[in-house]
Amino acid sequence: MAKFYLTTPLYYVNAAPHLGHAYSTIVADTIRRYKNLQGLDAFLLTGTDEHGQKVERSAKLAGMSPQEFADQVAELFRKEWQDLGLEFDSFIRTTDAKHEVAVKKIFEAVWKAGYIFKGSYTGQYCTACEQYANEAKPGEPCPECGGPTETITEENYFFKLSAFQDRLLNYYEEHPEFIRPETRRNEVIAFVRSGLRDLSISRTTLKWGIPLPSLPGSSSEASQEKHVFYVWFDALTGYLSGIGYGQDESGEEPFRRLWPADLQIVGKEIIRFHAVYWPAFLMAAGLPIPHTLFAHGWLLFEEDKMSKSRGNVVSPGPVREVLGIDALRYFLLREIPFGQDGNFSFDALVSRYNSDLANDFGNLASRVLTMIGRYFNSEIPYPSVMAQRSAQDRHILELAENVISRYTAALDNYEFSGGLEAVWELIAAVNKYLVDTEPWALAEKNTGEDRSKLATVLYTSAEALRIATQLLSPIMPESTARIWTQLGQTTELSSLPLKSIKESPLATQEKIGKIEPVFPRLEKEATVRKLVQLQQQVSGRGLPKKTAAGVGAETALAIAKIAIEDFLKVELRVGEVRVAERVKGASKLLRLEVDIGTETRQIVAGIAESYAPETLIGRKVVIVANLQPRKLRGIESNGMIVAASVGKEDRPVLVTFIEDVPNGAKLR
Ligand code: ME8
Repeated sequence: MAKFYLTTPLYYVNAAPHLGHAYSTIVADTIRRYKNLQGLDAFLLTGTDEHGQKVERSAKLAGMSPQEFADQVAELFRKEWQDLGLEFDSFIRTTDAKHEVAVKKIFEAVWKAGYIFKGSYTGQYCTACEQYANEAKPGEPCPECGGPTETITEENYFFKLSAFQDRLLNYYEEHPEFIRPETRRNEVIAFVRSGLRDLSISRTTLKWGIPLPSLPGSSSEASQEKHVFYVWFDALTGYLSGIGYGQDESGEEPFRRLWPADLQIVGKEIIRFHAVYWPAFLMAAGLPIPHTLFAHGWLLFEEDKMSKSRGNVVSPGPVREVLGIDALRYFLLREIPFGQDGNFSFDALVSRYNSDLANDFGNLASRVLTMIGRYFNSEIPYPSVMAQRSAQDRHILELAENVISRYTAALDNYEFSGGLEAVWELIAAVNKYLVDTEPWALAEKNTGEDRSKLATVLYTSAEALRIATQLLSPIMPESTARIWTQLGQTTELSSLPLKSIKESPLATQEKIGKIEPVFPRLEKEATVRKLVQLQQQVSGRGLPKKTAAGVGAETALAIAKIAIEDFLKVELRVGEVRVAERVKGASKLLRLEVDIGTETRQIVAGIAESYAPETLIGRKVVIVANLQPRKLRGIESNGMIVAASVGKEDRPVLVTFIEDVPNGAKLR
């Protein structure tokens, strides 16, 4: 059986998993299921990236050792995937002993091939991105993420990336399927064409990493000089170590069978590491290059990338609890064309659930099954012979055939949204067919002819429902399995190959199962409210607790002692609100203009649920004046209003002064 090896990124353990991570992993799980149904032997690797400064710092804040911290967060990821019903074949942690063996092995291969040299480097380093910000000057922020950079000088081992410029460009040219989608491919090509600098792949400025081995044939003893691997050299190798690279003979078997990867799924912000560094490392080590890298877009929340550092993450837990896993899978795959950015909102999620799942698909299943129960004693009826069927009857089956081809073509090309659209065309057509043919009226008339028409309508609808259910099984495994049972099917849906869709029509006179609603309609406002409430409860509870004192990393961040110089970096000033108005389409946000003496600042604040805009005019407030500007709902916010966070629901209460204070006064 041909294999299909696919991977997700290996997630950093500095943050608990959120919907952005879940998105990549859900897509990967869907592809794994789909490829298995196509008769391939799919193998999915996921895991965690545990070394580097980011993790070292988070652990410190939580008052733990990096290993202890990583152990707990890696477990959060594993548990989240389990709770979401995501199936993977290997979970690699970059702190696993076998991973260290693999990193050393690939490094030695690259070294032997002559692509490693020692040099010194001074530059701005961005800890958030874990990379040098070559374009930034001292004191300047990182051009990628806007975060602070630090000046670092290191004696490092370098990888001769520059030697690979032409080979990479040739490779991209000869393998147009290597980088997808096309926009990312063009970006990468432009980047490589602009020239590649050699890459420092070791660090002496941190301890939390895999030590470099002593280099064969070299006078320098890298390990003694306390070099650890640059986290990306280490992490990318996880795609190999997770399938046995570097193990002894039998341990390395999966690697020999599975490598090169057929598909590597990544977010668009890490395409450069995967499309430039990674193939260059592999070429240098004499290993084959993966077939396709697919860089998907970002899940946005309130129009900003959902990410821990921006503090706008949504956890999968509440959605899972309130709407179920399949609703989340469906929403993400349908709403966002794969490759593009897409907005996530509870409102859109519940709307789609109600319209597509409850009204369209769920309703179709319950209507068809209920009528078979009522009119045919729960047995799939015999349809008329083909010649006696109406054009309407025939149209449904023809459409179903057409949808099968469109759906598979779309999924083969990772166009989940398009594939789902095709299935929904079929679902909508069958719902309309039921309205047009009025089976309930045929049942009432109950003449011989009506009875056979009724049997044909219900058989045709049930057959279309079967096809839709089978097609949707990789997308919504749990709910389609339930509908499958209700259709009276006893074979396990997840084990039925895709080709059986055309080959095995619904057998007549089989008993259907017990009918139960699979997607009950939800009251929108109450559901959204519940989701928001649950999200607020889990926010800040994601990360591990310090064993004894029970302090979470986020709390630790809040209570960790900082030096006075750190505090002095924060510029707090008194301001007076001149203008306050609601932000269209955002129930929580107000747009304020605040006079801080020397200037008037525009600030977007999440206080609309506690303060009516008109009550704020003329009010003194405290603002953080030296925050980097950030856009909320497309409006630039230049600062932050300081408020106490009160009660379970974190109600904001503004800071006030009893005495009069001039605008612009600094707080110390
Ligand atoms: O970059 N929308 O790890 P990471 C969509 N350790 N996808 C998102 C997302 C969002 N808002 N936020 C995160 C790293 N992701 C490295 C990878 S690989 C050898 C090393 C997903 O924890 C997306 O797949 O920052 C993104 O690329 C990945 O999580 C980044 O996870």
